[in-house]
Amino acid sequence: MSKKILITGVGGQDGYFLAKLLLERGDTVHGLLRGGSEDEIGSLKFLGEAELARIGIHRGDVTEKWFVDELIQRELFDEVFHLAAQSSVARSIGHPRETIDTNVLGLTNIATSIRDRSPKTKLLFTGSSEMFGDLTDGKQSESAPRHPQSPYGLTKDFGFQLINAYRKHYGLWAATAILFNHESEFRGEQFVTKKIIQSVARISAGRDETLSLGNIYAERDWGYAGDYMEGVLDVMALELPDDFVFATGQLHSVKDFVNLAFKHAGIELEWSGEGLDEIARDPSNGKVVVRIDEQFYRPGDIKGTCGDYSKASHQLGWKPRTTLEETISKMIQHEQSKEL
Ligand code: F7E
Repeated sequence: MSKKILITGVGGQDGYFLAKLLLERGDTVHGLLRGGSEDEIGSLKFLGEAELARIGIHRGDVTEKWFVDELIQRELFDEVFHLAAQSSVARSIGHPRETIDTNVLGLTNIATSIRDRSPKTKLLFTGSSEMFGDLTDGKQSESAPRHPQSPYGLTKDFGFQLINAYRKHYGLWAATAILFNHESEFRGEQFVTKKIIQSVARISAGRDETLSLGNIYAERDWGYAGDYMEGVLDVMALELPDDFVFATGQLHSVKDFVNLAFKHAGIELEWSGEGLDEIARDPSNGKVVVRIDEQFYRPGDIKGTCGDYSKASHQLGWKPRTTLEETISKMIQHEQSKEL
């Protein structure tokens, strides 16, 4: 049966994939976008015209309780996917207040409106591996110790706990999908993978450019956003709410990602130097194409995160399908099509 769905933060990378999957399933999709003019629709611009026309766009801010109350009460959605967030860890360090407003108040408003005005609505919150902080012992499953290190991570830990409390105390169908890093061609430019890919596309198109990065020895578990949104749909389909980790279980450093991305463009980097003086050259012309810049280092950066998705695998039959090389290939192709 067709469902009436709301995706908050529908203009982001994940909103694109989720909206596409739900439309394919024949659901009635509503999307919430923050303010902006009518033509500001973020990643939704990559949907086909016919698909886009099927999404009911609402404009408003999740931090405004009256707005959220009115929307939830009027539309009585079957399901709400709460994606809206200030999602940059780096930005959260400089702008903690903005991050807390959007992420903490936003989720609280949505969950409370559902509790008070539409309690049959299912609520899925997209959590983050940032709530775990650094890897301590083995891979991080749903029950791993949580030691968030950034304001962003703290807000995601808050969200995880709020969802649990509303589920337990008010009987809401509320679940958290704990997402490890997930990338795609629609990734925002503030994230390291997109920054690297954009630079690789420009350098391989013959532009004179050096990619400046911070800590290239930070390690992440990078998956493909499209795969993770399929998992998120599987969680929402459950009769009883529960929390699930979505990850690949593979750890790569930023430097590995840089090497793979340049290799995909036919450039086998040659590295030399150490610390802030480390550089990488394109051996075909001797040009420095990667250097280190202190301004991109973060206080409290997480050294490494790596997820254990065995619960999702056993209970949902989910597993990541796209390899990191395939993700890189999709991202580079998308960038190159823009370069033409
Ligand atoms: O950084 C290092 C940086 O900004 C990855 C979000 O989706 O995943 C994401 O958060 C790593 C960090 O993502 C640069 O220090 C080096 O160690 O791409 P990122 P993130 O902070 O891991 C989690 C799970 C989320 O939930 C978040 O919403 O790369 N790094 N040099 C750099 N990072 C950036 N952005 N820029 C650099 O120049």
